[in-house]
Amino acid sequence: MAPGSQGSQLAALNAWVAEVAALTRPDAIHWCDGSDAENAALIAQMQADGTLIQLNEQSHPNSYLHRSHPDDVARVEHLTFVCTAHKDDAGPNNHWMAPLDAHAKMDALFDGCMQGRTMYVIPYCMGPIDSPLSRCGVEITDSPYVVANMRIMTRMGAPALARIEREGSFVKGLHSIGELDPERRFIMHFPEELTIQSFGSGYGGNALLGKKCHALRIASHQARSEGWLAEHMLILGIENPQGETHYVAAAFPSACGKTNLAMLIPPEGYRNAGWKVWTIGDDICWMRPGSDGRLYAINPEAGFFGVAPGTSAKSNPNALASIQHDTIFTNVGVTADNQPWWEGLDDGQTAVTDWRGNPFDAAKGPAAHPNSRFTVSAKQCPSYSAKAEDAQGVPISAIVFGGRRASLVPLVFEARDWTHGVLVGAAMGSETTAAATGAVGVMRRDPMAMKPFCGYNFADYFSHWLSFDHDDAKLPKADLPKIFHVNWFRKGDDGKFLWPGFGDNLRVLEWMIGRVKGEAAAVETPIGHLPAEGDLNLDGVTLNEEGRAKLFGFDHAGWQAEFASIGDYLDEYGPRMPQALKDEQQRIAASLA
Ligand code: OXD
Ligand code: MN
Repeated sequence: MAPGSQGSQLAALNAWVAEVAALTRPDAIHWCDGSDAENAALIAQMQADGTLIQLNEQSHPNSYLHRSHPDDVARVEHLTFVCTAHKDDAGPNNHWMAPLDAHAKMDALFDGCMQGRTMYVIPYCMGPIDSPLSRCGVEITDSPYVVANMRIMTRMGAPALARIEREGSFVKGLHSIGELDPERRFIMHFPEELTIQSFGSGYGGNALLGKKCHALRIASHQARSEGWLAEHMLILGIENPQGETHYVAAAFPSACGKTNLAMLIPPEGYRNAGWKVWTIGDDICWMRPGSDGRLYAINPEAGFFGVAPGTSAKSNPNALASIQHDTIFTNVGVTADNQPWWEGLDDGQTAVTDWRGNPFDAAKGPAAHPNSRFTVSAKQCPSYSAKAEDAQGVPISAIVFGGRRASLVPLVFEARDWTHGVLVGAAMGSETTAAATGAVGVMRRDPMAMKPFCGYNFADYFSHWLSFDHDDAKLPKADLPKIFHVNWFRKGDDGKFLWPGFGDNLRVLEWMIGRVKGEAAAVETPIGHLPAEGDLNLDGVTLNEEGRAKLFGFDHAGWQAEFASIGDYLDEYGPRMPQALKDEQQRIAASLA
């Protein structure tokens, strides 16, 4: 039943729901309250119609497998649009369509699309329900699978509806799986109307509208006008043996190890000495300056939508422990005794059925789709921090940018100051992964890992980032985090990774915190401050000569070419690109010359 009465703050919501129902013509309308009973009924219904398959009840209680349409397994960047009144406001980094044209196209697709289906109305809150940094939305969908995932990924149901009633404002998201036809699939964003419309896909990033569509594309646009940042970043806390915790936010492109870093287990020596790592979030970070001038961050999500392949007791024991129960698996394989399975699980078993439901034959392809996922509540993660529920957020000491770079880029370097750090983020490059459709392994610029997610012109986005370093007497003096760049993916001549990664990445984080505290040493180079090999604790790590040279070295000629290419990239944005960023690029290019 629709809540609220005429004239209440919910009138706008009720009017919108009625308008959508008139367009899509569902058989029934269900307002989601987020209760256990509601979830149980939906799960039972999806089991009955084959949308969900129950997994082994002994090994994985309350866990289910969903097999998506084989043409609907990843985000579709070429079908994702930002529809601002002026094309330049969306920028060269987005596909653009005029709002009137986009609305006409979407209205035609949504016309009658829910006949024979139930329309679910999902009120949700991104972020702790009582946090001033949080924002609410309502997703209307005809997919019960979306409802079950949104229940895990957001604070969904009655408390969110109460907050919407109090605040009277929310992001409107309309979603239908349509016919799951790639020819009739569009993900449209109308940031000026706080509206999202998604048709023709049931896949996570295209269909769980709270995640990429709201918490990144719409929120980044909102954040710009309200003075905060919505970023594609994990957040973790590093507690040293003295009991002092520093929080770090890190941006890596999709499927580049954000979940693994967020849930890092310290190497044995560090564990014995008393180091601990706490998980706040693995994908999205909303940050705003606090009254003390520091940046405070929340994770707007309540769950993890993690990439399954490669997740193992060695690579990410915390993730593996989290997904032993009450988890939805999408597009993984299954073993003979009905347990979820994927490449890299390394548990001595193998799948008998692949992600499409066919008998598994390794010669024909992997058991699990490379972008197969688990959806699980963050509360199930052993390293989940109590601070993740803190309404004020956590103060950020360091921001880290990084990508997959087989060559050139050393293990870690520190930006000289905020402006240089913004350039380091803007110049980020990475090889593409299976998280989006298209070729895998192609190097592209992915500024701040936001290429697929920034809801406005990157040139304006960089200006917004630069504006945080201000000297404005009316505002608290900015006490900004230090900015670093890392590359866990540097390869040797034999094509193998040179850095062990995973838990050993804590060694790099320790150096960063040392820099923040003014305690760790570094060598100055034109691209920033690099640790000398001896500045990192490498006790227990064996590197060969090539590894030491490439991880800690600085390739002058290579960086000269890289800076020329960065200059060309910034020029693609024309006169809107902030001069301060171009000056910074030219200053470094000149010092490399
Ligand atoms: C994700 C992505 O799902 O970045 O987090 O694709
Ligand atoms: Mn992501």
